[in-house]
Amino acid sequence: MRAGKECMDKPERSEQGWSFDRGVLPQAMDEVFLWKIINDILLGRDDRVLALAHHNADLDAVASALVLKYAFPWLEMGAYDSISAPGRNLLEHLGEEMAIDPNVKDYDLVIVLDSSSPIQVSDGDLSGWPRRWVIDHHMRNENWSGEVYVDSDRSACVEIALQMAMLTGSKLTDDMALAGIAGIIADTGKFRFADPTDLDICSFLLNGSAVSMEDVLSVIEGENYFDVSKKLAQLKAAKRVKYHRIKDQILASSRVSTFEAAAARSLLICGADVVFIGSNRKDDLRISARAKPHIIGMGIHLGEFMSGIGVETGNQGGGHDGAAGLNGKGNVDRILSICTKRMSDLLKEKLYGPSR
Ligand SMILES: [Mn+2]
Repeated sequence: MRAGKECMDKPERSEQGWSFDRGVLPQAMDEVFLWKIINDILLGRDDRVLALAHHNADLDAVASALVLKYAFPWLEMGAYDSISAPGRNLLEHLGEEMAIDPNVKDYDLVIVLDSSSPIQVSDGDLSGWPRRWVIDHHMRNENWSGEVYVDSDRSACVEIALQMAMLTGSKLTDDMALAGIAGIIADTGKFRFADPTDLDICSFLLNGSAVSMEDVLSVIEGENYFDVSKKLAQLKAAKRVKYHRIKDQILASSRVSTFEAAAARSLLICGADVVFIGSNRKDDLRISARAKPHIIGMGIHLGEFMSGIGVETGNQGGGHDGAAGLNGKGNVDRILSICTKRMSDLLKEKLYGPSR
């Protein structure tokens, strides 16, 4: 034990909950703004309040909804279109349910989570929606109208949800700690891209709860070996891959019908440096883009890049520097080839200098 540092006794079990007062979470970017949202939720105690996660709700989106629900128990959880397999695992482990495609118009207040554009939580038409707040940690953009709480310094949206719980002095339970760490692990690529603050937050959650990293990882990874559709998606992505070499860098694209993110990861592991994976469901189109850290080091920001592709193709794109996406309509192969062409030009410029 380090001298001079107050050490918390790790509780045997902490279902009773423990207070945020016992630890430190980094201060919220804008407490006044967060209080506006909190007050609205508190005033809605007798109303129907919906915490809405994006389509194919990932661990961070599900975790954000869970933490808000634990802090404000009258809040209901929903996801647009679908919930990812890891997201479903987390919900099942915690015995919680999240409605798929809830009718937003039935609610008095909607808190949109982890979504950088309306098309991630709707068909794009927000008319008839009730009052809403958007809480997000992706790159700030103009996709949402009105006031939006975006803290792009936070690696996971659940970190903002935890800050909201902290501000209200809510009790922190083991379930909340587990959800929080799961969301952070997922959005930092299993800590590969974590910053010291993410680790501080996880350390705080581990210290004050009876949750272990093994508990969290087994919930997140438990299904991997038996998820045949994910394994097939990864193999199909490899089978259908198209790739280009630009100097010593490899740019790859492929198509799957589901598990775009897993497929993209597997192509990065195979050797690609930048990957675009497209998928089509009914009329909807989705592109997942991933890049290795040295690509980001060249000054390429995939979120900005995909946002540009969105503008060019009349869709909505955005995201992080190394992980981004695009949602909308159109021909997948056409949009994949636009992504590949634009990225290829960008890489040439970075590797050979601007063309004259
Ligand atoms: Mn997120």
